[in-house]
Amino acid sequence: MKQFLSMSSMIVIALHSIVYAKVLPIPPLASYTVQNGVKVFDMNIHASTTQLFTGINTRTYGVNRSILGETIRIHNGDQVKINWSNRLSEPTTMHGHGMHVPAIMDGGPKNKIQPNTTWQASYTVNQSASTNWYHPHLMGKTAEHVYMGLAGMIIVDDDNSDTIGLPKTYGVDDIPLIIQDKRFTSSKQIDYSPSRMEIMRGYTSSTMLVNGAITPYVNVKDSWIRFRVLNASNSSLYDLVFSDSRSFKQIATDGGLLEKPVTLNHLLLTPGERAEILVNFSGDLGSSIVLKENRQNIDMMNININSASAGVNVIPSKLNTLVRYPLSKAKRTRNFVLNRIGRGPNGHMAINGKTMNINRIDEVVPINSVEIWNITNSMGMEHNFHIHATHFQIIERDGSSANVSANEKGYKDVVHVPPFSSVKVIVKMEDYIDSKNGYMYHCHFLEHEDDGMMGQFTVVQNPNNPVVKWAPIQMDDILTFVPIPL
Ligand SMILES: [Cu+2]
Repeated sequence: MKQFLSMSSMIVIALHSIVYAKVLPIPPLASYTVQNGVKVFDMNIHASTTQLFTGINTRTYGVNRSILGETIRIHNGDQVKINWSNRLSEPTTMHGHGMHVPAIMDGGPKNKIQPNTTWQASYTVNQSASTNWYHPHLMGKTAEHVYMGLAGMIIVDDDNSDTIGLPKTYGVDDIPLIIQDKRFTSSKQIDYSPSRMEIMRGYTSSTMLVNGAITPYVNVKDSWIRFRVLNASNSSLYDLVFSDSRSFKQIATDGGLLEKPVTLNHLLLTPGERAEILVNFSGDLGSSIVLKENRQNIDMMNININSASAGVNVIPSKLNTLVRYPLSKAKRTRNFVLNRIGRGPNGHMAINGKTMNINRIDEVVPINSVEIWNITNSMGMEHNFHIHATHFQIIERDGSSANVSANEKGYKDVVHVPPFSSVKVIVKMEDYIDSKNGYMYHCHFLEHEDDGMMGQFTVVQNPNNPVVKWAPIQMDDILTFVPIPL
């Protein structure tokens, strides 16, 4: 009996032990040239293959690499020109998610890049240090293109983040974690084939990838390590924990550093959201800790603390100064109800009873006007809400500021809106008047977005507040909008 027990327990151990055979890929920093003071990046969007499973070539999409994309790292105040060249056999777009840029440089559904052409996004970086990302935004195709691998990080630095004493050696103690899940066919090809029910309920999988690798490992120093975490999934909520339930510090939300670190022992991210966290591995030399997804109890990545070289051992207690707008400053409230129109197979995801129409401007927002955007999820399923071009602050959940947790009191561009709940955010559009070209707001569950849960707004001159910090788009920028054949 004793022998039987030990054998069966061995089998159980064997079934549950994951082989962490692949080192965590770190997307390289994209190289650039400086031309007349402008940093010029060449980003090639193309189809390729990646060995996600040993010995099997899986067809994937990537940007300057076979899956995901190189990381664009830029500084507040930089003038940049990003050449997005489409070498796919179909149109796509490339949106800078979290980037505060003019509408025609936003890479939204209208900035279509035809095959074998280049679209240039040129702008002056005009925002605080933050972890942002790029991904396609073509109507009806966003979900598939992201699922095939089109996603990469845009890291913005500023004078504060340069000097504040946070870990910042990219790939060493400042590590990007782009988290996704994917389904595969029996021949291990990416399977994107959602049913109508999965478009509603979410196209999810228990096979998770970190930086385009399944169950990788990463070697780190026995010091504070910064992870820049991005939920780049189509429609999964990830609740991240460490296998020893250790606490860690969240230091940044979507739009930049929090005022001070917030202690957590789990981190919930909905699609499109980012968080920067600091984890203290000092005293852990020689041990391994697993990063897990708690909702599905999936082991995602093994962290080996195996190097004693000097790292950051003291972290700052003050990170940033945030400008806050009190409710009393708000000039108006806009209501956005996330709902569905039509019934059964003819139904579609909608906002305020309307599905996305690229030729319709849904909201006209005066510049420099403080507004409350009140978002209500009228459905019994998960949604979130993303606003382009701006960083907002969450002021109430279900009618109370007490329901807003400490780690979401920073600048945000995606907010989780759980089933049958409401969220009030405070919004101020500060730059880039353009009455013709719109920005998007939408649910960032990509199946919902592609199905129509999206709308469009413009930023216009404010008759009550005519002072504009930023001049309307320069002629130079408009000229570069013309697609260029490769
Ligand atoms: Cu949704």
